[in-house]
Amino acid sequence: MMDANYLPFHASPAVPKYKAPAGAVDAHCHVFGPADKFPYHPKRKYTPCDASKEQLFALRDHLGFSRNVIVQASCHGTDNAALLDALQSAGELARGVAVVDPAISMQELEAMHAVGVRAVRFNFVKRLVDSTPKQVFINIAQQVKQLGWHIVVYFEAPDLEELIPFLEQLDMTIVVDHMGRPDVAKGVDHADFQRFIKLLADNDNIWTKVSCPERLTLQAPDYSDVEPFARTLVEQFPDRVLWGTDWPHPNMKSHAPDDGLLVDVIPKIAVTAELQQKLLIDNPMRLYWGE
Ligand code: 0GY
Repeated sequence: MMDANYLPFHASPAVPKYKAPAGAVDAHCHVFGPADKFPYHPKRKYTPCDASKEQLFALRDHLGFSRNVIVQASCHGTDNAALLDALQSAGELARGVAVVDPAISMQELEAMHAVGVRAVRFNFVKRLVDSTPKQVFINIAQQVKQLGWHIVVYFEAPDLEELIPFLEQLDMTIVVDHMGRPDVAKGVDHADFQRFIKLLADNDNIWTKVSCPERLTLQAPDYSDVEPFARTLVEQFPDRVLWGTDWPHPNMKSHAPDDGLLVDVIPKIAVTAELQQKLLIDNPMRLYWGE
């Protein structure tokens, strides 16, 4: 059963005013359960509201998007069954990011590749996962590199400094979730966000998702305080940014975001048609579909 304080996703999101270009990719979203078919992991830190593949695909169509990148979330641990099932149903319309056990075999990884997994996620957010030794992640990275996969990392801004040597040691494409979770009260010019910008400036293999204004804002549901962070990244690194809804928005406390309003943030952070084309189509298609 869903946690007592868990906020279910928005039941009837608006039709966005912003019309995404044909072929747009939602590059960060999840499927949760349904628990009777795909039980949550025994060591999970939260129990979400079920959010099925059918609901995800209906939202994709409602928002005027074409494709999804589905990311394994911590509530399913290293059991990727719900993710793989969704990828199988979606065919060419979805790709996946898995979370794997260090003991996984090449054969299992190849089977995941066949249904569309193209990356593994390393989660450093302490409220979501127990800590994993860096060497374990390095070994997994070396294994998935053989398949041409990349790494997705999730951490919060105060943890970046300590993580830089680890990140710079992985000589493969790395995608940082949610802009490295800046504290937006500090502003774009603060040393913390400037450290993140420098990481991308110094390492052209590091990308980021300009996602999650709903988690980062201090004035929900007005996301304007987050826009300068995302716009800065889109303009400085136009070929290394991705965008995603983060549906079904696990662990939101302030509000259940309206996904239609999240789509309407896109033209404020990618202010030209050219930047939108890169953010929503060219970049995710290159990274996840090899085009
Ligand atoms: C997100 C954010 C969160 C959760 C997870 O793996 C997860 O459980 O990523 C969060 O709580 O911030 O990207 O879905």
